[in-house]
This record gives sequence, structure tokens and C-alpha cells, in this order.
Amino acid sequence: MEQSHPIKSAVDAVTGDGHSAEIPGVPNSEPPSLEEPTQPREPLPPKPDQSGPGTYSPTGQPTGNPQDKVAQGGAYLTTAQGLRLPDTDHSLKAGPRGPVLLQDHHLREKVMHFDHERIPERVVHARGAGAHGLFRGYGTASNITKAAFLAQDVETPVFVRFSTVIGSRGSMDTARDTRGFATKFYTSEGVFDLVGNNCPIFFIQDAIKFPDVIHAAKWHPDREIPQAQTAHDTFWDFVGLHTEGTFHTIWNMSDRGIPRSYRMMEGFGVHTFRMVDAEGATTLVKFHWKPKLGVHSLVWEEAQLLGGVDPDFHRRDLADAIEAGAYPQWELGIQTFPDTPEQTFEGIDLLDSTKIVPEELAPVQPIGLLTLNRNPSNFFAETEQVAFHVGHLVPGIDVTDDPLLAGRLFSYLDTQLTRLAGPNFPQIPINRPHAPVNDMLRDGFHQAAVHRGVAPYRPNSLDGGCPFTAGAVEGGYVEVPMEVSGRKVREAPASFADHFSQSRLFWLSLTPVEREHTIAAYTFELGKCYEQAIKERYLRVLANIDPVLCQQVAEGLGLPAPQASEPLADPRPSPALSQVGQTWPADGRVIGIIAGDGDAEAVGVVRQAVLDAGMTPLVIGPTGGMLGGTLPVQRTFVTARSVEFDALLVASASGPGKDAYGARDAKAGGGADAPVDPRVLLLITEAYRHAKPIGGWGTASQACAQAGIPALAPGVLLGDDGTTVLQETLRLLAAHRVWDRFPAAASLT
Ligand code: HDE
Repeated sequence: MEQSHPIKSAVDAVTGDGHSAEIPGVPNSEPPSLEEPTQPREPLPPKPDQSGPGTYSPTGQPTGNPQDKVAQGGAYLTTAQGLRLPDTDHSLKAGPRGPVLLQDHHLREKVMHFDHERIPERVVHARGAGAHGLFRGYGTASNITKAAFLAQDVETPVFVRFSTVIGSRGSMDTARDTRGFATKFYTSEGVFDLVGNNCPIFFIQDAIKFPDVIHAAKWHPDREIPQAQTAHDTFWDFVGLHTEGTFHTIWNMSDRGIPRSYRMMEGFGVHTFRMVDAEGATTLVKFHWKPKLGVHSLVWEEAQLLGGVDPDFHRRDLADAIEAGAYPQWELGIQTFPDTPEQTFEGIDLLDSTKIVPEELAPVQPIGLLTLNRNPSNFFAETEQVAFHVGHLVPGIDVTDDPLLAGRLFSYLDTQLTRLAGPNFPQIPINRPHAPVNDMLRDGFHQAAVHRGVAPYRPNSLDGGCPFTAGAVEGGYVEVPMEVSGRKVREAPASFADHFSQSRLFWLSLTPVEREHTIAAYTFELGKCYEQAIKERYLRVLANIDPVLCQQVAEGLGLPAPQASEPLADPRPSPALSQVGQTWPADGRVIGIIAGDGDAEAVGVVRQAVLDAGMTPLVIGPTGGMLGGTLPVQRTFVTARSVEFDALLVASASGPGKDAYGARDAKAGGGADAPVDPRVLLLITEAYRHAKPIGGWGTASQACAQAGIPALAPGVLLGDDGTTVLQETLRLLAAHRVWDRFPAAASLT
């Protein structure tokens, strides 16, 4: 197959409203005919960016069996027993109008299986999206850890699952929520799972409160509403009464709570872990994932609109980017701290998961690179059945006594026993280690391994004495021998009582526009509460973060602002906590181009330039089909909404036919005042309000004027030709948004 630009080939494969018309490089992928197929043919293999996980046997051996990848074979429909079937549309009956016969095995098997297709969703993190990839160690951590996968240039296959926490499996992607960022490393020494979030702290300090915080954050039990959001009484009741959650809450109320894309989020291991070198020396570490594309967010109105317009926005964004060859990348980094008996750093308790160590105090040192480059072949088999666990460790990485981590070490194994129906879930293909498995665990539901030998115990004198145990020298996992002593108590250490100083540190580190968004988010969420006492109590919490924050939220709620009950801390701001003020690569961004029939030629050139810049152009036309008979339309005025695009280009009517706005006919000489299609005006107005770069050429200025956009507004680029305007637009995208526009844009409705 001829080599082409990866993004281009994927975009070319999309017609109409995003339905794939061709799958490049895959046999049997001719466009579907209108007629029912008459020739038997083999099932489709995975697409080039997909590949099944099941190339390892339940005992970790490579199988080399292609059937493990596709699960289905042969051209004819069969039962689960491989029996070919002549009909799957009619039950076996005593005559065409007679009763259905119980002997119809195919009917019973088909309905029985369907009845059991669903498994319980995860109790938290139910909605997610996954991808395969590769991790390459830099070797920079090898001075403090013996973990083999972190050694220089060692490549390890990985599977990553991103998720929202609160909503059900079918909930919207863009809810204001924490995001899960769980990574399974299939290392040569066994599976290592880094089960993190896109937030460096957590709501609670002790796992015993986890059921409580989740009961409070999820829907109300009487009506099971609201879905996938914290804007309701029980959540604010909980965080008002358990003020250790203040930092996590302000993090979620800031723009961090609504990421633009999974590809543009940081990830954090949250707890402090312990690294161990070959001599047994230990170092405390915190894990960070740093996205190559930078950290970017939606604005709240976009997030809300997307909940209806495209509830799968993040899932789609991840899969499309990988399919297009715009592989997302993150650097894994660590902050390191001496492993002292106090387990504190610069006065910060390293066992308190509601605290960060600012990056300015302990810089994040890169130790490896993650690249996501393959989509799952089957969502259920991989993304749904993957089972992460913080206790899946490898030699060189150990846990600490963080009480939140201790509870997690129990919970993940426990929950999977029910969710995946039995104890053999490590044998599900996506969970299989790539290292050899010799475990003496036997039988149980869904046992897929055919174990040999007669003596699954050790030592034994029948099966050659195997399996043998391994000490540290043979690669065995030996826990760090830590001293443990103390009275048995149900108490937290005194340092856990500081609930506000780091929320204030976070607030002071935000830029004015980020603060404005945070105030708006608190005002929205508390405004959705019914109980006055809950709002008033939370204002007292805000007073302990910052008087301006408290005052402005109180104003929005129409309530008096209380005074702080504790002295305000005076922390040094941490610029690393702000998302504004830098520039980043804008690979894989989506550029909408509004165009009419008369624009085909000029837009074709601009579209190509967008592709060449590594981004995805989507042409928006008045109707589906081809613009000017040559340029495919991917979105129409009916199907497009501004929230899908990172920047908007408005073409001019340069040739014969209706112009981009669906109003004027350039050939017929329609006047500049002719009304522009209201759907186009909505696209432009929203893009403007959401501070997205807008470019236009020629007559586009009239559309902008009718949309009420002030002349010379920041980030609105009107020029004579598309190519120049595009260059400027792409330059603006490097800062993600036109930040200057927010105060001005507030007046536009
Ligand atoms: Fe989890 N968490 N968690 N969590 N968590 C689960 O495990 C739990 C916590 C995180 O994509 C569950 O398999 C407890 C912190 C992610 O499959 C469950 C506590 C962090 C995922 C569970 C926490 C996380 C989960 C539900 C408090 C960030 C999704 C389904 C002590 C460091 C993994 C499952 C995936 C999922 C328990 C707190 C991350 C119930 C008890 C802190 C990314 O076992």
C-alpha cells in the first residue's frame, strides 16, 4: 500500500458524519454494497491500529496462535460448539404458525448468551476508554530502583485505561470529575500496575472513608439522579463535613476537572511509593505522567454542550487520534525524597494523600516514555475486562504505609472477584502477564489453563520438586524489611489535620482567568444544592482558602460571606499548577472549516495545509456530499457544533455557487447584508465565546460581524487568503485558547 500521511489517510476514510467508508490496509474492506452479501467470507481481521491482547497463554507463554487474536474463524455461522447453522432468524416451530419447540438448542443458546452479556460495571470508574502502547525506560531511575522495565531502552508493552469516577458506564465523558489514568505494564518480571488519577491528591486520607465519599458523590439513592456529577447536596454535604477533601475539590472545580482530552491530562500515582535498588537502598517517590501535548481543558459550557452533542467526546478523541497516527505520548517522571523515619519532605507528610509536594521543591525527573499506538479490537474483552491492582508490583518498587493505599491494596482484588465472576480473572487475555506464570493456584470458575502435574504444593517430591522459590538474586519479590511498631489505635497523625494550606497554595498558583473559572464552578455546583445549610457550611470552607474566592461565590449564591475560622497560610505559589502561559505542540487538534460550494478550490488548499501540520481538518458544508463536486463534506450545518473543533476557519465565497454561510450566491451578487444562516452564526458565536481561534478570509468578515464579534477582537484573524490566516490560527493554538478573550467574551450571548 502506498505510504500516506497518517492523519490524512484516516481523515480520507471519514465521510459524511464520521462513518468509516474504508479501512486502509485491511482485506475485505471494500465499501459495503447496498445488496445483502451472497458469498461466504472470513470474519474481518483487526484494523491496522488494533490488535488483540491474547497472544499469551494463561501461563504466560506466547501462543503464536492467530485464533487468540481474532476469536472467530471460518466463513459460516455456527453455534458455540462449532456446528454450522442453516438459519438464525426463525425459531424451530411445529408449523409456521405453531408453538416454538423447547428442543431448539440454537434459540436457547443464543438467548441465554444474550441474557448474560452484561457484567456488573465498576463500582467507581465505570466509564472508560483504553489503548495499547509501549513504554521505553530512559534508565534514569536505575540508580534508585532495580525494576527491569525502567532500565535504559527496555521496551515494555502496556495497556492504559482512562476513566471518569462517578458516572455509570453510559454516562457522558465530559462530566466535571476526576479522571482515572491506570497503566498496566506487561514487564519481563511480571505485571506492574500504576493505578493513578489525573489529580495528585485524593478526597480522603484513610480508605475506610472510601465507601462514604463515593456514596455521597454518586447519585441520590432514592431516584438515582443526578448522573455523573457532583453538583448535588450529598457531595457538598460530605466535603463540607470532611474538610480533608478541600484540595481535591478545588482541583476539580478548577479547569482540571474538565480536560480537553485524555491525551492532554497529567497522571499521578498520588501515594508515595518506595523504590529499592539492587543493594536494598530505598528512596521514596511520587509518580507523575506528563503529556507531550501539555495540559488543557474544556470550558464549562463546552463540557455541558458536549454531554448532549457528543457524550463520547473523549473516547472518540483518543481512538481517532491513534487511528490517525497522532500517537499520544507521556513522559513518566518521579519526584524523589530521602526515605527518612519521619517520611516527610520540607514539612510535608508523604503519607498524607491529600498533600502534594510542589514541583518547585522536588522537580519531576523523567524516567521513561509512554506511547499509545494501538486501539483495542474489542471494547468488552479489553477495556471492560482489564483488571488493575495497586498491589501488582515488581522488584524495585514497594508500597508505603499511606493508610489510603493500604485499603486499596485490599479493594481491587476484592472487587474484581465479583465483577469478573471468579478468581481466575488474571487469565483473561488482557490481564495475562507476559512473564511465565507458575502459581499453584488451581480450578475455580472460568479456569482456562490445563495444568499438568499432580502436586500443586511445595515442596513436593512428585513433580520434580517444582516450582522453586526465588530470592532477590533470582528476581524474586522481597518486601523491604521495614520496622513496624506502635499502639493499636483508630487515629490519624497530627499532620493530617491541616486541610486548607495546600488548597490555598493551589488557588494562589492559578492565573486570573483560571480563578474566574473556579469561582464559576463553585457557584454552579453549590447553586444546584437545595439545602441552604450545605451552601452556608461550604462557604465557611472557602473562607479558609481565600477571602476573594469566598466573597465571589457567596455573591453568586446570594449569601453573606463568612470569615475564615483558621489563620490563612502564606504559601509560595507553584507555577507548575497553572495550565496557562506556555505553548505546546498542537498535534491532532481538530480544525473546522465552514465552506460553501464556491469555496472548494481554496478550501482544498487550506485543508491540505492543516493535514500537513499534523491536525485534522473537518469541512463543514450546508449539506452532505461533495463541495464543488471535489471536496468531501464531513460535517453539515445540521450535524456540526462548535464544541467539536479547537479552531474555526470561515471560508470566503470565492467562486460560483452558494457561499459558506448558505445565504448569498456570489455569482448572483448577493449583498453583504444578506442574512447568514443562523447555524453558522451559532458556530462562530460559540467558538468566540469559548475563546477559540477564529480565522476567515474575504467575505468571512461579514459573517463575523453578523455574529456580533467586535472588529479586532483578540484571536479573530481576518485576512485576504486562507493560507496566511491558517498559519496565524495554528500559531494561536499552541497556547490552546485565546485567553485574553474571556472578560470581553462574557458580554456575548
Ligand atoms: Fe480506586 N478503585 N480506590 N483510586 N481506582 C477502583 O477497582 C479504591 C483511589 C483508581 O480503569 C475499583 O477495579 C479505594 C485513588 C482508578 O479499571 C475499586 C480507594 C486512586 C480506577 C477501587 C480508591 C484510584 C480505580 C473499582 C480509597 C488514584 C479504575 C473497580 C482508598 C491514585 C481502574 C476496580 C480501571 C478503581 C477502590 C482511591 C484510582 C473499588 C478503596 C487514590 C484509575 O477497587
